[in-house]
Amino acid sequence: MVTMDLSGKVALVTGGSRGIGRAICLRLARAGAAVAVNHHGTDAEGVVEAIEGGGGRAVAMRADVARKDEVETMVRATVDAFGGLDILVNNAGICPFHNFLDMPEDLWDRVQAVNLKGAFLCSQAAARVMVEQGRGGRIISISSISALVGGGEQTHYTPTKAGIHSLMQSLAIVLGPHGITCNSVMPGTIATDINREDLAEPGKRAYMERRIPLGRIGEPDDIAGPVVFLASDAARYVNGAGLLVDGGLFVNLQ
Ligand code: NAD
Ligand code: RM4
Repeated sequence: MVTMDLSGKVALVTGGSRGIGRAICLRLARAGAAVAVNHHGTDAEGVVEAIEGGGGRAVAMRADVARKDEVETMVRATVDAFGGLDILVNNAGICPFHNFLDMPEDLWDRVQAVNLKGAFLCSQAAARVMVEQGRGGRIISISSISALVGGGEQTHYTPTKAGIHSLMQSLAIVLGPHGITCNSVMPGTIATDINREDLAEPGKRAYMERRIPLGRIGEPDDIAGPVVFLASDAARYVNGAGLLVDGGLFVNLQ
């Protein structure tokens, strides 16, 4: 029987302390997974408590995803805490809106390091564990509608989101033979801390709401369901795909 039950599975979610990552942690836990909640700069105690309060299992994992040593320690600690690793969600990401002509090189470098190199480091460390375990696995990366369209103040960011999707396509080939599926989820505009200031610009929120056929900006939980689906047995033959979750924004061109 096809099921979205994740009982007995272990998940690691990067940037799980708030926003989309937090919603993913809560939904994975509700589906039965034990969840390692990665955090950096903010703490994850609220998410861990919410999961444990609902009868689930969770542990906080501090690490900067751009640091190989910290990522490897985090993956080892997840395996030590829960006895394995079945699902990796590459969610951590930054988007410090900036114009192009005076984009500082170090800002470009940091966005690449967190968003794209972070997904590479976490995927490699997690895949090594999954291959060794020999029971398959799931790697799900939070790409973006920005993999498909540009953004005037996101010239450092959109290439990382296209790159993350491309990384999942290549990993689908490398890891498929091990029963590990690799896919990306491409959110449209979801109201979180990452775009709080951008959406507060005069007229911006109303403009986006008019552009989205479903009539509203997304909320973090709108992304969590598709991630649980991709993590589950129901998606066992989905590999190398990009799932756009944008309320219809992308197709609304005319
Ligand atoms: P957010 O700012 O609320 O969350 C980002 C998370 O990443 C935070 O938990 C933060 O602590 C974590 N993080 C940042 N740098 C990190 C690092 N070096 N190591 C570990 N964790 C780090 O924003 P969000 O909207 O929830 O973003 C989550 C993901 O969704 C990002 O990858 C973002 O690009 C993507 N996304 C967001 C939207 C949107 O409209 N909000 C749309 C498409 C894609
Ligand atoms: C997303 C997408 C959203 C934007 C965030 C910051 O990938 O571009 O529209 O608000 O990034």
